[in-house]
Amino acid sequence: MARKIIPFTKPECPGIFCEASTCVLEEAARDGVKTYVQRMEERAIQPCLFGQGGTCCRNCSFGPCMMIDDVPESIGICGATPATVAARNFSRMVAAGAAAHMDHGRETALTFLAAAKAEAPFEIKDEKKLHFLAELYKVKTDGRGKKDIAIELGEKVLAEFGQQEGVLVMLSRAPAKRQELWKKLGLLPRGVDREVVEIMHRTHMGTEDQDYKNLIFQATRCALADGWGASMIATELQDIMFTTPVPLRAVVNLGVLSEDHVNIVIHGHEPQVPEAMAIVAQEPEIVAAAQKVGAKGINLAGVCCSGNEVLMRHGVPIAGSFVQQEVVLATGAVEAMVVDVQCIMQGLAEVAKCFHTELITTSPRAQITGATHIEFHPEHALDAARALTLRAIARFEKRGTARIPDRKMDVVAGFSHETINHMLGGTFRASYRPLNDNIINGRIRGVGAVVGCDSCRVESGLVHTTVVKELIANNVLVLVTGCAATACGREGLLRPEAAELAGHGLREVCETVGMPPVLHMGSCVDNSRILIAATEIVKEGGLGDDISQVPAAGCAPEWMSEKAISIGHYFVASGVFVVFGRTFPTTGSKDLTNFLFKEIENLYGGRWAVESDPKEMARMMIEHIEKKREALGIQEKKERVLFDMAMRREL
Ligand code: MSK
Repeated sequence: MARKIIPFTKPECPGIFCEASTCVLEEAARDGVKTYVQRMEERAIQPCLFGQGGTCCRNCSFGPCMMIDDVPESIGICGATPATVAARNFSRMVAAGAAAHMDHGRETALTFLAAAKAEAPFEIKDEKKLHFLAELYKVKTDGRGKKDIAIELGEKVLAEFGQQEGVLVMLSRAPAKRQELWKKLGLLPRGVDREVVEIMHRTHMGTEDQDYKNLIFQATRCALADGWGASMIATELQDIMFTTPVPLRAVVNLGVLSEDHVNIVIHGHEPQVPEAMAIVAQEPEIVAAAQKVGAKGINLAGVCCSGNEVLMRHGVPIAGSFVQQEVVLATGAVEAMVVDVQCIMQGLAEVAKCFHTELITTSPRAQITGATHIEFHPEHALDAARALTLRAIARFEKRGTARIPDRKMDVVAGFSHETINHMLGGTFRASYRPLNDNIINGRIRGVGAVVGCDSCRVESGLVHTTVVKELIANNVLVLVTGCAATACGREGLLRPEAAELAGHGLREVCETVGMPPVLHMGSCVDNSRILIAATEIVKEGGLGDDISQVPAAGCAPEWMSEKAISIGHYFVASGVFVVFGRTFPTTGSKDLTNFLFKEIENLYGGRWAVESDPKEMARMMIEHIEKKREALGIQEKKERVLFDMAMRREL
């Protein structure tokens, strides 16, 4: 059947960002494949201004009530003000974003428990971390085997999801001063799920909580239950089961797809399926099955954070970021895309139909019309992974002409906060001391976290990399996660050679240690690694006694998901200045925006901001970092000193 030709008009597609993607999209469009590019063109409308600014209330059937700030009669039929409505909507975004991480954390805890009971084919790989967490959760370890310890730990962690009173254990890892502040302000989360439920109740029509500041306090409790609760639980238990990442080399971008292998792309967030697939892809019987159909073997590649999880631990290449997910299929080279949860576009099903690709959903929580659903349960992880892989192999012979762009880039990934300890402190004296000393002496001005999604509403990838380049040129060490990390990887910023783009001081440190100036710290839930790294800096001493005093700032230049709002808010509540790109969901209310962008700093030590221009975003972060240096009395720039060997050893 002839395919409809859809013209490709590059200038009107702001989401076109990298040469490799442009080239695939152009050709695919000629063949009639519809992706987000055509959908954006066809819709040809801007987002609703009321919705974008947070002042559209559709929480009851009187509305939707759309409000304009400063117009006295512009309030809801129930009398709700723009500030209340925007705070409700913001809180619901936090609740939804946090819920995604919480459900991920719960699933991880269940898998961990199954693995501990030998009911799932995963092991306890990081015993050191198991013992560390056991101590934190007051699980006795003396004279007990790892199985016993892991079972009790898993049960205690799992209980926190339904806990009604008390405080989540992971929060005790924060600096003491921060914990005191949270306690004083009544912000300590009591349980994981409880905080989400309470937001949904408080924001329900007519519930008493109609004070925008009080709503934000509950949103804060919920966001903290995400970052210092569920996300941290997910990261740590995943590390125990699948190993704590250490730096390794890998490759990213569409060119990682192989012409002569069966390409299986894993996409989503939870690492259980990808881990099982990574094991199975090496099995001789599976390789033999692939060879039988004329392939050389199995090529596993990742998209989004499922990809980041196995990139960090196994060096599995990343084919693309969030915006690239349809482009990956549009290469025509993918036999199967196996998805789990979060950031999965429904449009994938339509793109897959244009090729021999099978789109396979694996989570009972996330099915897609038009996709094959093969439910994955950790108990049968390897059997399920084998079945998925064999389905992909069966498609190989049906592959038509593939358009795999010759574009891929080397990256170094796997910078857990433990790695930073060893990398800078050495094997025997693992410590954050060298990092703190380099911040104090000014070689490194501070730390910038650049995290989050990529967006088809901006020149995707370019925004991330512009911010990052500005930061490193100004001697700010950058930590990246999620799709921001993939964007930096495509641009070559995750290689030690990128130190050439850094300012003198940062470059000196990077070249001495052999590390990139931009450190890939993992997936979305791994933003919790950044919280711990910030805490380690505080605990090491010399840079204040709270995260809010550290010369550091964060940003999500291309954010798009509700998870990003939850992440941003737990950083703000931890004392960090956070800038979001392009748009912010409360700008329809001056009162609420003023509270989040200014007043909240007096309470939390951190605050929000929004800025579209990436250079200006970097400038705002650098200005904040310098302000923190000044407050610490370390603002003086040190003379540049040429290092001899003895000094390098000392460094
Ligand atoms: S995948 S949440 S688009 S970072 Fe974690 Fe990327 Fe954002 Fe999804």
